[in-house]
Amino acid sequence: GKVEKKLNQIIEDEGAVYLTLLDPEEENIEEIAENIKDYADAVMIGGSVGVVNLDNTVKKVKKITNLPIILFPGNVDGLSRYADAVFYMSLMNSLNTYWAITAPTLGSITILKYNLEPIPMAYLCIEPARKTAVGYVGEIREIPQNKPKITAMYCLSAKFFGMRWAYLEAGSGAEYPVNNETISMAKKLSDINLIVGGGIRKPEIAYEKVLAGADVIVTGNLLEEDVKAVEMMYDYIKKAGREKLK
Ligand code: 1GP
Repeated sequence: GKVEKKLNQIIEDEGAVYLTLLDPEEENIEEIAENIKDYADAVMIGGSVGVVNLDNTVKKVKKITNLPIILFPGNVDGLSRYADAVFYMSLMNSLNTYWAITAPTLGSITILKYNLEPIPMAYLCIEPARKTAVGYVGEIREIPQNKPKITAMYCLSAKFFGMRWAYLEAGSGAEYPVNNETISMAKKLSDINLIVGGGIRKPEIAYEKVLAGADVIVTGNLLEEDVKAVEMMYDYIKKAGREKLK
């Protein structure tokens, strides 16, 4: 797949990827797309609740940026034929098999017909995700942060299942992000491509996460601040990436 190849190439060349997550229902989508176009490697579009106007949102973002658009579906309605790729994700630590396997199965045929590139990913909801939208909607059995080995084992399991990416999610707007110990143990044990997001608000924090072993950093809420915040985030992530490559 083209998009996955591009992400891997950036990891190889620059040490880290920065993805920005847009809410499909965001009102000033054009302004946000304008702000991020020079400071993101790709755009993720999706979320746990609400996907009205997804096609329009994707088209608007496409018009403004040349960045690849990766869908981040919260359910089977989170798909648009106008995007480039989709994180084909299983919420592995949900109590409900719907989120782990039924939803992706029901979406698979649409993904094929829309000609979207599926990027296989384990979606792991880690403390404090229970207190965020994904925790409620995804009926999760939250993985505690003081048991990093559990997260690491899920990542290894994902790799053995043939998935190439694992997303350590603390939840959008989380009070605090996934800790460094969890990230580094997951990376060391599984060596899967690691995406880390949820509650990352400061560039210094993103920097630490990359050095701990994150290959990709995702921020969502930060976009509602100003363009400077996004630019700083991008710079720190790339700086950490370069250091990691040394
Ligand atoms: C949510 O990890 C992402 O899926 C982003 O979280 O909105 O807290 O940056 P934030």
